[in-house]
Amino acid sequence: MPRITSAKVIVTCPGRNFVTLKIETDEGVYGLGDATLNGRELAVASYLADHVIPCLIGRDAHRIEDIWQYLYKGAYWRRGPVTMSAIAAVDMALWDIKGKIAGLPLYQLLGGACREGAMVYGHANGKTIEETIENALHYQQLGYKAIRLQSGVPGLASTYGVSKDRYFYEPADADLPTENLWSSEKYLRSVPPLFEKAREALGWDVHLLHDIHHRLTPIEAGRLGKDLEPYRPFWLEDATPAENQANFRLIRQHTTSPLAVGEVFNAIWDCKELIEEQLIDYIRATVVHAGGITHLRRIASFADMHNVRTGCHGATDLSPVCMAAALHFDLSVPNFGVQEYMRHTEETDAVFPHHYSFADGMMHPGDAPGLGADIDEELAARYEYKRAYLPVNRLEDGSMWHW
Ligand code: CS2
Ligand code: MG
Repeated sequence: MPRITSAKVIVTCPGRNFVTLKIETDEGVYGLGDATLNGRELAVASYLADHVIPCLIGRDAHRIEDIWQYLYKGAYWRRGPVTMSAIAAVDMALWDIKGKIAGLPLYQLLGGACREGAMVYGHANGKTIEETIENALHYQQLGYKAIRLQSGVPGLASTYGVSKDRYFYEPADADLPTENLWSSEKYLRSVPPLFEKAREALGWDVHLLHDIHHRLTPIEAGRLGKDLEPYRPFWLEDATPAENQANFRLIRQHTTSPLAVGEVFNAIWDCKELIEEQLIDYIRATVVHAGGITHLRRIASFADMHNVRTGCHGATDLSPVCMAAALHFDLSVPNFGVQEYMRHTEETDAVFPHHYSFADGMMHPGDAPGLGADIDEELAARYEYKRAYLPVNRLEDGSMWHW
């Protein structure tokens, strides 16, 4: 059996910071895991290097579940984004090793393909409704079957999801947090016309998504959901902060617009009531932030019992290693919904060569053994870590709000 002989954490910044775990074995096979936590990258790098790696050396790399349980139960201080991203990186790397030794792409080890490809959604955005729709038409021409719409809000200098260069969205934009201003009232007025005009321009054969990004109260989210029902949104994401899972009961009472939540979740406990009470329609938890393939499969199986489908987060701050792992997961789960796909820059793709590909609105992980993603360590070393924070949000009266 393949013994773990060493492991290292590679921090690189090809335009944005990524943290990657590389586990080596005595059979000369290595595995990779994404451990990137946007804005808190070094916390996970240290958790791995200083606290996890010493416990891995000498272990049987095939014992994925046992190592997962060891790192989860053995931590004492359970859960949280740092701990679960570290566990996720180990889990991804061990699945990568198992696939490479078996000579099989990961999805074949997870039960084989349930579908030919994973439907992905692109990110149309713009400062105005017109700009956003023009961008959405471009995504439609590229073959996307699902498109997220994020538009500027009249009266606000900035808002979530509207990027400077339209195609590569990177919210971690400064050495100290940028302060944004927010008004839910101005925002609530701006979304229905966006969807009305989008349906006029794009028609009904394309799924339209929107990310509220945690910024409404439950009753405001209920109102927006109701306002958008005539335009059939595929989902409204992060309608309200989900620490209090009961918030979603209130939204559910007022609208049939489908709800998605979970990109910030790191364990099944974060979404237990949301799923078993069917308060949501899609669970957004990811391989990198929710404990890896092993834990995400548990969440997906639990969700399947309650008519909830998967909709993994896939922003640029999840590395191509995570994207590859997500696509193997997407291909193999029965209750797949959609996969977010925010393309990485060419710089990032050069550091992380991979086998996944896009065609006709869908993505496939490829058939290389394991994850089918790698890291060019020499190139990675040329990009020094550069501290970068996600912005913060304040209401117009100056009080802190959700970003
Ligand atoms: C967003 C992300 O892609 C999404 O749905 O919520 O862009 C999120 O803001 C970033 O991943 C945070 O790092
Ligand atoms: Mg989101």
